[in-house]
Amino acid sequence: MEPEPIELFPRERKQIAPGAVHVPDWLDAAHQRELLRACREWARPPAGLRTVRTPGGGTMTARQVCLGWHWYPYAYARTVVDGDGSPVKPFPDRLRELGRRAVRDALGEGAGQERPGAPVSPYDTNIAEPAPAYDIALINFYDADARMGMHRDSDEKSDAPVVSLSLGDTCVFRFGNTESRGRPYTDVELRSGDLFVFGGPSRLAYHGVPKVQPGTAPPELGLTGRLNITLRVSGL
Ligand SMILES: O=C(O)CCC(=O)C(=O)O
Repeated sequence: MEPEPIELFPRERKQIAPGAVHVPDWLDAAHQRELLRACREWARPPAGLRTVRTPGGGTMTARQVCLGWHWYPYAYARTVVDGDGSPVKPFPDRLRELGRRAVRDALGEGAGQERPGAPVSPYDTNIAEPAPAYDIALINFYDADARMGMHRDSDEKSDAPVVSLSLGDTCVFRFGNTESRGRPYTDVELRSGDLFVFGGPSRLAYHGVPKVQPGTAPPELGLTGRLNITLRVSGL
């Protein structure tokens, strides 16, 4: 077996903007393999991997499958209204738990639990809502030429942080500001197993994937291309 490449310097977790944190290597190799296996199951029809068409007549280059709620431009439904019409696949408990752990590890205990407008009391420890109940997964598959334009995740009614996991090829993830698709933005290299969480003041920041670097997936994962698993709370 080839030895694992050793980083000259370990990649550090980094706050990219207030409420937006990159945690390198959050998923170990076994968890990546397990998630990939599950994604392959979820991608099967009915309600499987599909090409997303935009209202202007274009198509997204990243193909997608949804769990829990079906996202289509620009709303949610319980069936694949822009595809085979099947009911969306259920949202698995293990992804709900993964979402909670991701937020806790990236943003700290209690993050994403505040009741909007609730008074902050040093005495009442029950003031926080329960941890965010993730109920949407969008799984995006990128081949070598796929990309995703700058957009905001704004079709949800909840302001709980968005959790993003990467498997396979490395990509350039562009994380911008809440005002426009343009600068200022930060380009972050997301590799297989990396976690990116954005909430709070960054929850509605524009973001996108301008580039995937083909052939950079860990060989032992057995994936050609890139998978992104985005977890959100619908509030619906
Ligand atoms: O692939 C990614 O890392 C980003 C995905 C994304 O922005 C989305 O699904 O809204």
